[in-house]
Amino acid sequence: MKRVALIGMPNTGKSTLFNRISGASVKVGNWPGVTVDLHSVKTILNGELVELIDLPGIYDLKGYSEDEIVVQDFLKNNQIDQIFYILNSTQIDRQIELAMDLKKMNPSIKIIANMIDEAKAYGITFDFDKLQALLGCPVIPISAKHNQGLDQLNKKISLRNASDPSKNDLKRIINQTVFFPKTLNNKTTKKLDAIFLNPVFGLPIFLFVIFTVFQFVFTVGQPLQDLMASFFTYLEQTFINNLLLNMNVTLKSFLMEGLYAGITTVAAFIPIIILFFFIMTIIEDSGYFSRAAFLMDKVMEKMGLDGRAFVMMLMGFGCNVPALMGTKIMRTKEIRFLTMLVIPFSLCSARLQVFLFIISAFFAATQGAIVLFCLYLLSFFSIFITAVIFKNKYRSHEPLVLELPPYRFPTTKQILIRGWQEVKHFIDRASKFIIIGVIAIWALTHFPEGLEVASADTYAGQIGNLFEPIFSPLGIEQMLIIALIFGFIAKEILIGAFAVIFGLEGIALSAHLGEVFNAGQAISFMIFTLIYTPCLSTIATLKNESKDRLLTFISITWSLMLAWLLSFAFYQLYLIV
Ligand SMILES: Nc1nc2c(ncn2[C@@H]2O[C@H](COP(=O)(O)OP(=O)(O)OP(=O)(O)O)[C@@H](O)[C@H]2O)c(=O)[nH]1
Ligand SMILES: [Mg+2]
Repeated sequence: MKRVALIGMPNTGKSTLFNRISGASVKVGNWPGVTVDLHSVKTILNGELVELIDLPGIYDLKGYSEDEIVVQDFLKNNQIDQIFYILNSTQIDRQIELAMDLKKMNPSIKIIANMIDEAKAYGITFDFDKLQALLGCPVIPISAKHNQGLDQLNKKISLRNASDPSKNDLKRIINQTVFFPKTLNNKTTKKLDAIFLNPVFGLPIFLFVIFTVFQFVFTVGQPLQDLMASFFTYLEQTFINNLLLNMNVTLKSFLMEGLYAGITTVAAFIPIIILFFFIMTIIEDSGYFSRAAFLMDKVMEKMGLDGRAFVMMLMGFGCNVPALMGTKIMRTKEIRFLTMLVIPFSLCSARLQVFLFIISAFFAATQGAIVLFCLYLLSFFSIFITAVIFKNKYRSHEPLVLELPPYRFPTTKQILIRGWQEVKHFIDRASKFIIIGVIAIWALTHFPEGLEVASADTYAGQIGNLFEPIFSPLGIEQMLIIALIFGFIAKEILIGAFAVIFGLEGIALSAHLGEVFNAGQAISFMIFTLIYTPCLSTIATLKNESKDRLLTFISITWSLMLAWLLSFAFYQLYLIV
């Protein structure tokens, strides 16, 4: 089978084109370094079955960050029948040289001038016939995002045999064939940058943006979640209960108070997940991440990190796992490790679910949004002190070169695909972790038989007792300790665990929580949940990516310690006040 590789500089639209050609849905985003590993797929191109490969972006052939090494290894060890060299047409003058370097290695190269829509809008014009004749390889203008020119990719293009232009000639070729206007017509980006990168207002605006996003998720998502929860309760009362009328009591308890309550309480979060990732997609594709990196670079530097680390942290708001993988773009091991150490403190969407659930049980809407915002601030704070404490252990000096892409807006299709991907991911996790967790917790709270459910003598109660001395100064009681232990596997289990422990679901469950715990205990529990290890997948990824046991060990123990200390400080203060 022929092998076609998509190669190019970062953020040029390789993954967008990959998805277009193959129907795959690898992640796309408007900052350099979204793809950090290779993705391959079999697809039909030009009537032939080929293996198509999407690769991380590279600036040249000698880069030494891990994602660039992925590309170098790939080029070295694989027979490639066709290179699609993707470039950003608006930067053709800067990106063409790498194409010629690749052409020397492998003459079967097509240059794909992507983002031709943007080039047109900027007022740049091209003489592509002349350009491809002079370069000696096909040059095909396309817009991967807007599906323009892609049929040309499939057509064979006859070539005049030109010799390889030397580097000095290259400039002349571009001058003869690409015509830049005196000033690029990119006013929108300039205007927006004047606001978002403002030295005084930039940071407050950034905080405001985050606040608005989560306020939005909160006020729109909460009612949707309640609606789902009511639907599941309705289903149970009108339909399922009748079905199970004559069933054995223990089995029925297992099915309804265990599985059904656990799973539906977690499943009620699907609308929020979709909503959250719709917004994440828009922000990721807007180019705002790079601006945030630029704004925060100075602050991050004081912490031994840089603006790129900040982008990874923001990515961690979605899920810590891809954020950890994203650290491959960092050029020194030290800064990469330090970044890996702080990422697990990013308040990910799984923790967001737990917080939304608890907050709705204890606080009114406006108050709730503020509590949530404070948890995000605490997430930053934990990152901050972790970095400050460990920056001498993982010290590095590497200047940051940041490229600010133009502002963009994702297509509806991109948004929908991302939303769907996340729901799939959620269901995948749910079917693996949550069901197992829920079953285990049901068993622990219902046995030995004959005891009151979730009482002190059940297995869960006994385990809780064992850890009680550690958790009682935090205001975290017996049964919640069990929930926390399982939350180590995945945070979604926490909510399922509440449902099983109290034998309630949905709105009845949050009402009950509001009665048995006070607000101080609830917040202390959330602080602990925020800071202790996010989930098993995160730990596994951290270990695989770093290949460093010490770092993994530090990450787990330090986060447990910090979680305890901050919950303790908060709860004791709460008791005093
Ligand atoms: N205007 C415009 N934007 C595009 C086009 N193709 C891709 N984009 C946008 O460019 C950004 C980068 O796209 P990706 O496909 O993630 O780029 P990549 O080359 O895979 O980036 P890395 O994986 O980081 O190297 C996204 O915001 C895309 O929506 C295009 O033809 N026109
Ligand atoms: Mg990519």
